[in-house]
Amino acid sequence: MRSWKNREVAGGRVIVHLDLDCFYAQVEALRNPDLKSKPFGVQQKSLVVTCNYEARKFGIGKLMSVREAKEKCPQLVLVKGEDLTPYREMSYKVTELLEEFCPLVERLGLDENFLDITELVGKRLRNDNSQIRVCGHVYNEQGINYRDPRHIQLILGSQVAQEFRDSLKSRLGLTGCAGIAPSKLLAKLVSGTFKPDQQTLLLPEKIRELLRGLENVGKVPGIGHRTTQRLESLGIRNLRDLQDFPMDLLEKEFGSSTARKLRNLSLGKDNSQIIPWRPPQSFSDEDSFPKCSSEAEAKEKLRELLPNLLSRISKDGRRPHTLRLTIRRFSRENGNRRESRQCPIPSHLIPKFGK
Ligand code: DCP
Ligand code: MG
Repeated sequence: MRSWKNREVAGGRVIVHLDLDCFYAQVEALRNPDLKSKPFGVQQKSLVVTCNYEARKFGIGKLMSVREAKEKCPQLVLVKGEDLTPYREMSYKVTELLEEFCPLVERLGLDENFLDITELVGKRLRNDNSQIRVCGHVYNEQGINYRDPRHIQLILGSQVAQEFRDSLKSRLGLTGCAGIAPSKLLAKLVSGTFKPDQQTLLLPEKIRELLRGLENVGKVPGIGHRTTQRLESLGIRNLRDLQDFPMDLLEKEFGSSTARKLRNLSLGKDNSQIIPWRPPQSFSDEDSFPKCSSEAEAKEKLRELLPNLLSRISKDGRRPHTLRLTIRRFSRENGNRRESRQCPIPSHLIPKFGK
């Protein structure tokens, strides 16, 4: 731990990538704490989509067949995980909690979030003259230069990431891994270095090493399955190959814009911004009807509108709490007159929503 007096603020960004540990399994263990001490997996059809770390000790991996998993660990407990509702609900709680700290949160899938904490770190640099220390691991144990403002900025980022993880644990009972780095790409690549329930800070001097250590280009976020296949057909397997591959040949295969993007990814250059995610606050559907004047006709029209609305609510996963009905009456004298009524959705109906 060092006291820190140099208030110079470095120019780069501080990005955190947070990935929850064995996500579906953690949610299941919160619903049924008896599971916690046992090796267990979450089953969808004939696959174990994920399992707790107790089960991973037996060599069970994500997306393994139930048959193989049972062979590896006959006492494995299996929990049905086809209904995604509890996972979605927890996923939104996580994002909402993170948004309390920082507005720049981007969701990726159900259990990952990126945060741009540059501002937050900047404020601490300006206001807080307290001791600073790295929280968690530093990638490849790189030594810290306490006179380098960029190091200081990223170290403060590691403290903030630790606070996120502490809050997730104390308030939601969840553990996860974090990567702290200058870009989304690098934060995601470094976050799983130590698992579970740990975090890793990547300092600029080790970026090249991290990238060169990736054995497969397909591991890079932004390089999908088909691109990986095309790269492999050119003899490019890892990022070292991609960094060294002649640019003109890469352009010939992919066109200049994609080639440049690939080359930049291979060098760890990623300026992509956090795209904050906001769920819609309401779902609605409407239509106009030339003839609808009796209650029976109105009910019939509502029945026609509802399936689409319900399917969108179901996909969203959250449970709606209020129902509002608006009608517009056509009148030659007054034009369209709107009238609305709303009421809470009765609690016994709520479980029927949100899948
Ligand atoms: N998942 C799924 N099907 C896939 C991949 C994932 O159903 N093909 C689900 C199960 C996971 C969750 O998504 O719990 C998150 O995926 P991760 O890859 O982050 O895996 P975990 O969080 O389970 O494990 P880890 O601790 O390795 O992050
Ligand atoms: Mg995860």
